[in-house]
Amino acid sequence: MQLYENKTKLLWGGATASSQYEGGWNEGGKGLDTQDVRPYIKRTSNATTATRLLTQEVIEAAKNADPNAYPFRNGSKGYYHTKEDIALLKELGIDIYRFSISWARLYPKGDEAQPNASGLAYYDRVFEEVRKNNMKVFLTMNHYALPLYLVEHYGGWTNRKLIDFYLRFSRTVFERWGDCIDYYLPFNEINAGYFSPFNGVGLVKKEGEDYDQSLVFQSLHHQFVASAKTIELGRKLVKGKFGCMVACFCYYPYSCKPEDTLKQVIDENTNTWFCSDVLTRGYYPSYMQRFFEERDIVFEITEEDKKLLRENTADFVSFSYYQSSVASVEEKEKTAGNLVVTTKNPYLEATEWGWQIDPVGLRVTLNRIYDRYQKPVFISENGLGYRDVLQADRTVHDTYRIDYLKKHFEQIKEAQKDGVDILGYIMWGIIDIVSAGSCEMEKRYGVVYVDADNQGCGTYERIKKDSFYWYQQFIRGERENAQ
Ligand code: BGP
Repeated sequence: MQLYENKTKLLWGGATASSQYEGGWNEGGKGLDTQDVRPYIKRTSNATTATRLLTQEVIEAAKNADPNAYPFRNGSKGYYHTKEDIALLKELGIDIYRFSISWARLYPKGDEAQPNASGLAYYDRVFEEVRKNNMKVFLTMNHYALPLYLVEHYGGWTNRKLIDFYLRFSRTVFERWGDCIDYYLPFNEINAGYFSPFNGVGLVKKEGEDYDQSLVFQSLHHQFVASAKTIELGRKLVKGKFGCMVACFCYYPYSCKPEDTLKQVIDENTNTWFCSDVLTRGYYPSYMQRFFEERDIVFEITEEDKKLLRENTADFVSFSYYQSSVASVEEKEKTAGNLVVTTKNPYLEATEWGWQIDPVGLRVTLNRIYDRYQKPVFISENGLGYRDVLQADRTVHDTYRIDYLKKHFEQIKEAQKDGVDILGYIMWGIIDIVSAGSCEMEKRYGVVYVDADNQGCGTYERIKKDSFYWYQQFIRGERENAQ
């Protein structure tokens, strides 16, 4: 019996992000952004906290320091390898390239009336190379990197003025490159602002104090409004599709104890679905009423904001998935994950960074997110961060990454059979880049190795890993099967 026919041909892609990839931190008039002041700190249990929840003291220390102590300033030096890198992606054979635009490269302070000509010229080159190589574009308009000037002179996204500054940036993108872009994502992992306020919404942490949660959610709200206004403007100016994105953590209850499942429902609602509900359904979900009341969280939402959110919802929903998580009302052994710490799952293996590898969790997430929104779904980030080793003969045998990808791709196929309308899969860090959580070049995701270390030392030569040839062959096979 044929209930429906899934006609969507899955797009296979790869992703970078300006602050983690470009480097050229002070080239062509680019302004400092929030990622340029995050230092590399040798990993201990709380290093990621120290390097992503910044205080003003840490920011001040960064202003006159050794640039090599700040890995995002070098990234993978993509700024100097545009032609070569996009030719590598073409050789790999991906359908779609996800990348982001550095706000501080286009508007160095963020509040200028006009964009920076050198920034425009750089992205003209990037879009031209991508177009010439016939790849579709999934554009992340803002991927964590906020001009530092907006943080220090406006208070980051706590200030409603950022909505208009962001809209000015968006208009530049639409008018200059709108014809080259297929999918638009206004904000990367918009729920990150809750877990990582400096990275997500540009909030500076006060030494020894927790963040004021009313300011965090006021900032998130301003980003929701900015996203809606960008979609409203974009639909008048360009033909691409507009989406939203959340980091998905795929919560399982630790046991069949009812309280574990209740915790799973609450954690998944507040940590993941809250933001995608607002941007995809167009209104605040009722469960957040209790969440805000129990924490005395108060912030301003105007009637005009509500109208904007209702009338400018996303065309598709996208998410990042790296690992699954566990909800338990009892104290159990913990492990790290993307953005959050979670309870260790005794059935799963974890990476050196503690992230629990769970291909079935991707299928679970695809079913949950599609069932929730009934809108096309994009996997905008997935991949394996690993300490790859460059052999003496300049090869990298990342069989573990091939195994990770193979198992996750199997689950994507299963999810399609489950009836999930999947637009595409975008592998994170397709070329090695600096990790967002721990500022490490040596936490590698790519199918292309970049010869550089956490201190910015190396040739920055690009070297195809075994997984490059595997992914290339996989994509060819997909194309043949689709004919
Ligand atoms: C997500 C970010 C990406 C990427 C990814 C992997 O939160 O959107 O920028 O960094 O996490 O995390 P990490 O780089 O910390 O390994």
